[in-house]
Amino acid sequence: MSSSSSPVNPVEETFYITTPIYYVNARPHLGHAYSTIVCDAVARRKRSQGIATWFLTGTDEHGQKIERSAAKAGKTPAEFAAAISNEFRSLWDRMGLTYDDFIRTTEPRHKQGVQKLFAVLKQKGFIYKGSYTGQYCVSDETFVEVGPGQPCPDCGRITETISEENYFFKLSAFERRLLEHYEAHPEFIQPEARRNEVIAFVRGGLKDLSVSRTSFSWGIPVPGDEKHVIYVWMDALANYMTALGYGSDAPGDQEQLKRFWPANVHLVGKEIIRFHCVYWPAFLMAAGLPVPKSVIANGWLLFDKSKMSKSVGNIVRAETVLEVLGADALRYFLLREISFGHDGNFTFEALVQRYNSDLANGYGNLVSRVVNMMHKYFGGVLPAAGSLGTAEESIHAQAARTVTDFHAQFDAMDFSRALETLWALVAAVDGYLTAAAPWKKREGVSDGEHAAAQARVLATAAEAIRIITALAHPILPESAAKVWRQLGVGEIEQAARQGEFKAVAWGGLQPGTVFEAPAPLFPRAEKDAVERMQNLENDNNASAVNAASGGVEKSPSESPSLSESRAEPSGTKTVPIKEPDVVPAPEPAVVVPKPESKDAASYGAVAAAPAAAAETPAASAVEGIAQIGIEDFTKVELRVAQILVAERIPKADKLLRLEVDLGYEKRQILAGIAQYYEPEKLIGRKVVIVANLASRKMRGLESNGMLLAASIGEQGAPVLAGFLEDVPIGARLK
Ligand code: ME8
Repeated sequence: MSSSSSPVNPVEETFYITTPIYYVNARPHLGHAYSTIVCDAVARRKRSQGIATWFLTGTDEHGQKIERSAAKAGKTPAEFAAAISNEFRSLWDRMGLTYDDFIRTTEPRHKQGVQKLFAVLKQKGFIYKGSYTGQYCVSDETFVEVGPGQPCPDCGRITETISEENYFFKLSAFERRLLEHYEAHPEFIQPEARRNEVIAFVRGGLKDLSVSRTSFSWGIPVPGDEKHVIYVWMDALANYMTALGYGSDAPGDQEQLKRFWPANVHLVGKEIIRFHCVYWPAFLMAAGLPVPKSVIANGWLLFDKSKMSKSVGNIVRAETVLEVLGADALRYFLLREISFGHDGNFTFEALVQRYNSDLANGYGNLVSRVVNMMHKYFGGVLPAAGSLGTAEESIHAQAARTVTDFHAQFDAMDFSRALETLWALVAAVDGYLTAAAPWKKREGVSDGEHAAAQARVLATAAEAIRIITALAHPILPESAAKVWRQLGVGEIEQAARQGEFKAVAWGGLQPGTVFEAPAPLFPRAEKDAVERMQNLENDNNASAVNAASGGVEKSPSESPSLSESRAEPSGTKTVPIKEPDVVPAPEPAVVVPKPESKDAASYGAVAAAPAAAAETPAASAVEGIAQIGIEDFTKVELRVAQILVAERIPKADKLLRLEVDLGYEKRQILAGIAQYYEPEKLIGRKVVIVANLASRKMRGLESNGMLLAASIGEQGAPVLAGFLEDVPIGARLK
């Protein structure tokens, strides 16, 4: 509702909410869906309150990781980015998400805005050219504060000494202003834990930030100095303004920017809070632009106890849930089950249980009972409730309290409590209906009295359902639309758009309203629902592995880890802010039994066939070794790698630290072969590695893969696998 022309209320109330823009180096999963669903629910609710709302999402398409992923898939970065971006967008459409704009950072409108921001910052004296020499972690693409030759404090890989001529942003000049801003606007960073984390980071001191790179070209060129590309985070963060027309001269675009900037909410995952609460406001302050009103962090969706992420390789796709239970079930589950701001577990079992208890047996069943009885006893035409008794008064009172509490809880982003409150009303109405039993004629009651009781009970229950549905609409849009039609009050989207839910109050259903025929809302999920979803995921994983060599789907090892996922070419102090709360402890992809005689740690990351198996020609016949199908084998990515660096690790007499070259990337592997191989002799040797084994930490160092070796004799001495012919590095073993 625009009130800009109204003299009474000249200031239009607007609301602008954004999701992070998602990287296009892997397909969308439930983690991305979660943040986007939260924004969608909030946007729907704001619109239904008559507030002019703008909801932005999109994809983050530049940077070295994407350039590399594209090269690996044999595509140009532009083709590669377009394909994945399209997947995100199609999925959001399939889920019925009501974004108003979808920005891609490869669009000209974005490029021109980012270049303008860079130019403004430079012109105002906040960007200068300088050179920097420091320890660079190639894997994380970040400078870190360690001495030469020391490992990266985040990932444990050895750093390199690098000198680069770069453009720098005077981040150090904003330390005080940022702290003052956090102080004056406690709502700027939410929740509290994230706020404390950011404040501590800034108090620790800010150094100037390198905002250009010359070592790759897939990015937005620095205006006037095109051999540099603009730092990917500066590029990405600017999307929130370029999407509104920042950088454009078109008059309409300026209106949009004026109308919606600053954003009310940047909703982000907690691992990227620093970029949004330190760098982004500093860029904006420097450019003389208003900063967003709040940055709100969602916690992580965990699966198998680790953050659901492409690098851990434990993702679940939204499509799987959509196919079996539908979009509303997913929305309800994520908002009800996870206490917003905290990490929360996703399991298929919990999803099905919630679906059955709250949706199929709860709300769905209540609606079906009432609509059916309305048809049975009143020909589908709502009667007047007549005089009310204490039971009805009690439902009225609870409904009124529910409206107030739900509003407050939803607006505080406490979706779980808001839904708990609302479902308490569902249960109360259900109980009321059961106690009143309008289908039962009591003894000694006349037909007229019975009909009046039926009218009172059904009209009360139907009105309560209307209230529940109006409130639930932002979370269950599809089902709420069906219920609205069944109640005979038309299209809920229209009602919402017209701001009808600004004040939800008792008495919206008018006697005489004609109900539509009952229609199923949430068919009960059968016992096999969990299995069906698991099978869909397994099938998808198997086909993803097959596609990994040529397609866009990525095996876990090809995907950047949390800390790898964003280049941070800065001279700043790095904080391991992207480290999960929950340390992933994934099982190795290949389950190779270890020899009984060896303690597990002594092997480190060497896959050794068991002694018995190695010495027995028909290894598969050895008892206890399960047969596997080809689909299991194809899940394992075996590749030829060349050892570049091999060295002992202080105080770890069994482990060697290796750096291996796979052709398309270099990585660190820790191998338990120190007692059998001299490190110097390994350099240059070609070995076979399990390339898609989830990374794990040993002795504080990360190991990304596993060497294949035969295990010989009682001690299980490892003998590294190799080839008689010369084989190119990176070649896959099939
Ligand atoms: O970080 N649980 O993109 P990204 C909850 N391009 N939320 C999750 C999640 C999980 N397991 N996994 C992903 C980037 N998310 C940058 C952002 S913004 C200017 C640039 C959600 O593809 C969550 O919102 O790695 C997280 O911050 C985002 O996806 C990361 O997406």
